[in-house]
Amino acid sequence: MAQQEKSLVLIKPDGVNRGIIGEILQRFERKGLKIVGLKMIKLSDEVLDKHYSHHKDKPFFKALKDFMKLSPNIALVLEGNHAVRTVRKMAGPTRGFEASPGTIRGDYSSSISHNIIHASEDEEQAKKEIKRFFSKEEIFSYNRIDWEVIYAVDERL
Ligand code: 3AN
Repeated sequence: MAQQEKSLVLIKPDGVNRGIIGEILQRFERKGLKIVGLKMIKLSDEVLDKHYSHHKDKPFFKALKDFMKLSPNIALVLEGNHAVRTVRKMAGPTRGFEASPGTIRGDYSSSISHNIIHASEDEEQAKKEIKRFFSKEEIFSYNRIDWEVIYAVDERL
């Protein structure tokens, strides 16, 4: 049975400054994921403290926050069957230099912290993160006209 999910992605300041916002969006669109939320956003200390709370005692925490504040980020919500897992796989592992070619980090990053995108880790995190970055009114519900060819009959809800 198909499982429709939403995932939260941030295109970080390295992705924004390197002029690859369009390329990243295109990868997700080509995969068949539906963009249901999209905006440019400046991240505050308050939001970053929450978003990276699992790293708050790490030596790189301040540098990570400074990097995330270097420029606006692009925040997006992607929807599709198994979207959380799919987007994580497309992102690749944290360390760009270890990420496989074909993944976003594997193709665009050679760094640990400057790794182009954030992608929700699991469904529970995705729900929290979507609420952190988007209001209800900023998430859209619509039919993509190619839905019927992206998914088989039994995969459509
Ligand atoms: P991921 O984004 O792959 O889920 P997390 O949640 O462990 O990885 O880390 C969040 C972010 O913190 C990473 N995307 C990366 O930018 C940064 N980060 C993680 N580990 C390190 C590290 N050892 N040194 C510097 N930055 C790091």
